[in-house]
Amino acid sequence: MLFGRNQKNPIVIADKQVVKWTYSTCNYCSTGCSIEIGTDKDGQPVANRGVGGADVNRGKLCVKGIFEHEVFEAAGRGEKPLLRHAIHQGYDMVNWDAALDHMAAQIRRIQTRYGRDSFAIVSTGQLLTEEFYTLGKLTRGVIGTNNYDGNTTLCMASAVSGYKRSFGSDGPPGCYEDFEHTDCLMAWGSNLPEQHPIIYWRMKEAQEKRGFPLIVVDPRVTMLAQNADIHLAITPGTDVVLQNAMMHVILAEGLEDRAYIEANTTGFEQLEKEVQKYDPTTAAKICGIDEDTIRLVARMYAKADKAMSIWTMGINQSTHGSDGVVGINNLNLITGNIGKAGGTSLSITGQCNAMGTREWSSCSGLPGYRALEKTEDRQEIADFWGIDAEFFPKKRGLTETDIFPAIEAGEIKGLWLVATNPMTSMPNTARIRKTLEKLEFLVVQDAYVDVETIEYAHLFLPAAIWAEKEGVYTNTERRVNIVRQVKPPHADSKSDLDIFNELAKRFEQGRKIHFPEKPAEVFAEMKALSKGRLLDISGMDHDLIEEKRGIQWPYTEAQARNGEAPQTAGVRLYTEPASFSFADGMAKLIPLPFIDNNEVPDDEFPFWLNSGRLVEHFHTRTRTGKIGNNNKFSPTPFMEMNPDAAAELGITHQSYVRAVSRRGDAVVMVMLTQRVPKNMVFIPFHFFDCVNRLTLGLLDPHSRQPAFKQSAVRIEHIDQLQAARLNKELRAY
Ligand SMILES: Nc1nc2c(c(=O)[nH]1)N[C@H]1C(S)=C(S)[C@@H](COP(=O)(O)OP(=O)(O)OC[C@H]3O[C@@H](n4cnc5c(=O)[nH]c(N)nc54)[C@H](O)[C@@H]3O)O[C@H]1N2
Ligand SMILES: Nc1nc2c(c(=O)[nH]1)N[C@H]1C(S)=C(S)[C@@H](COP(=O)(O)OP(=O)(O)OC[C@H]3O[C@@H](n4cnc5c(=O)[nH]c(N)nc54)[C@H](O)[C@@H]3O)O[C@H]1N2
Ligand code: SF4
Ligand SMILES: [Mo]
Repeated sequence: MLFGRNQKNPIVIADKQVVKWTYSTCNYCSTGCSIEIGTDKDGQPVANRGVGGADVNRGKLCVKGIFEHEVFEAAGRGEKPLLRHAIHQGYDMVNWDAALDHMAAQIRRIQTRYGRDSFAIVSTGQLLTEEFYTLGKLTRGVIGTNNYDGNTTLCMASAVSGYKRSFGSDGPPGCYEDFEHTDCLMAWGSNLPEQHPIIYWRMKEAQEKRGFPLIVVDPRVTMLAQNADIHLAITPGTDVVLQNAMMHVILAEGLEDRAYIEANTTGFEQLEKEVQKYDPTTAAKICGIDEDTIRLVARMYAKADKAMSIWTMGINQSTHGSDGVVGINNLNLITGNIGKAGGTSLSITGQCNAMGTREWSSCSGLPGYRALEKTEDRQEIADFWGIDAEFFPKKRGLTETDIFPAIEAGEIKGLWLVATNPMTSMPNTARIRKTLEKLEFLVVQDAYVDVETIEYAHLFLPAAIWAEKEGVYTNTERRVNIVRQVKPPHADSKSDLDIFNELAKRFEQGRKIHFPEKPAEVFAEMKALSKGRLLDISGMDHDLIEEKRGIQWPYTEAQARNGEAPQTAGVRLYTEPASFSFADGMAKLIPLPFIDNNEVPDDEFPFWLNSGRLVEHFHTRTRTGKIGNNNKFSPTPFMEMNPDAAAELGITHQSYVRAVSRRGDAVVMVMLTQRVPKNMVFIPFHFFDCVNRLTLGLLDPHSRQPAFKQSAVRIEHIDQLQAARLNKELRAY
């Protein structure tokens, strides 16, 4: 006999008829959750579940991971290579040989006619590390263009640049286990509950046990800010001023860790001189945080036994992105909070394998954090691949954000995009369209054929996705975790690894270099190249990685040989004194003068335009836009607006408006919410022909990352019926 709710509304969980569970790692964000994919008797993926024994997620998944098995058969998968000789014509289906022969011929034609660097390559943070390494080998060792970069310039470039400036190398020093030890957590421009839900859960669980204070710096009242002890609604783009003012208070009140500074850093005097200019009274006027709160937060951070900072795009995507990262590092260095359990400066990464591309893709240098600028690094890799070191350029070429202007200027004539969709994700869409139109040859290599950038492509290569292939990702805390193959590539698509290998064979130098076909063999090359380096993975292999549910680097061959089992959590960098990557082992304290160079609101464009993400969607929605249980939460482009600002303009909830910037306009539905202040609107960037029609994207001078978070707009009324029709057309793209 059933009673109450049970009787009225029994919950029935559909039996998905799973006959096998295969271990894998989530393909969306950089949290790096271990996930099992359930396949039915026909081998079709029908379910996902979190892996209980995995330290990262301990059985949990977020709303994207739970429905991820639907990506394989989602609408719009690429099935066959497509070729056309001019844009705005129809495509012909071709076989792989014809597609790759044509591609190799076009690359050779363009390079012969206009020079080696006139063909550019832009990849992603979403391939497997073995694929990144192979693409790097193909680009640096065979095709030989120096104009090679990834979408990570839109994402992690400022973190990379800041880590290199402060510590001498990229590589986040902390890990998730730090939440269990910290006495004070500061989150800068990071909306953890929506963008890294499982890291948030780890943080929240640790906080509930030990009650450390959480300070959130974000101009918007995000879900994380709502959970904060102190929320600092900062004036956009001024985090460096707050950091300098906090250091001013710390030094003025003698709260710094002198012993740590002396034993581990250089540059203290210059830093001290600069921060003297940022007394809280002056700083408050620029960054919008009142002076008492600045003092309070500075004291809390410095007096905590162990204090840590995390940050994401609110810092990186600014004209002061790299400086903001250095500022966080400065704060942590002067308070002795690096390499300590609970005392760290931890960049929360973006894409599932943004770390893998930083480590192994050779985008900004050579594999294994090696630099093109160093003779011994060039020689080592040239010897390993069996080529002449003179083939390598002696310094890094253009970043993605400089490659596009070089196309505009006619210096670059051909472009190969691998797993990135700049038509939707780059700032100033109108300019991107004009730029892409100028290319003599554009290749789009993507898992989905409806990716918007295909509009300007000459060749489309259909790629296998996620667990249609095998290999590793590195997550935010340097954990290398494995994706196992559950099914063959969809239709006639190929894994990116196979595409790179097949293309290499079509070049003379590519036939001379060994390109292993199996992911485990590629991994063995990476292991060999990692020996003795900061990112040493020489003790790992694919099977051990699965057995341990991911292993944090470094884990060395010597450790494995000595029978030292890999730690499954809590591995940190720079734990020894003076162990930083500069020659003298010291970290650098760097003064950060603040120059206000953003586009700021004025009479004509009175609102700050902020942009970012939603929990249910991933980036340009090639995946989550087609998964019903994700898309249903926000199928329509919308804009958060403060009710008081809306009332002044006579704008009502859920009406359509036109947002206008100096670049263009976008039609969005208004969501009235106190999440944004009166002088700001927020538009998620997931929708095509939407917020990036408006953004300016000024570049950070060090990292060349665009300031996606700071532009100025005005809001206009429009005809509601016309807008609804336009919106329907857009949604049906
Ligand atoms: N659901 C979901 N998760 C994702 C992704 C996704 O698309 N969807 N993408 C992944 C990727 S690649 C990335 S890079 C991460 C991004 O993760 P986050 O950076 O956490 O996400 P965003 O929404 O881009 O931006 C975070 C916050 O920065 C704030 N901000 C804006 N301007 C400023 C400022 O001047 N100062 C400060 N302090 N804050 C500011 C914004 O108000 C916003 O709340 O998420 C990853 N996880
Ligand atoms: N206004 C604004 N713009 C932004 C941001 C913002 O906060 N605001 N954030 C920026 C950031 S941080 C990022 S990371 C970028 C992201 O920008 P993009 O890289 O353009 O975004 P994605 O939609 O992730 O594009 C990845 C593409 O790879 C495809 N793909 C997935 N898996 C595979 C595979 O295994 N092989 C191949 N070949 N293709 C595959 C997907 O279908 C998709 O088309 O956007 C940036 N743009
Ligand atoms: S938190 Fe990130 S890695 Fe984990 S399930 Fe969600 S999207 Fe995947
Ligand atoms: Mo990102």
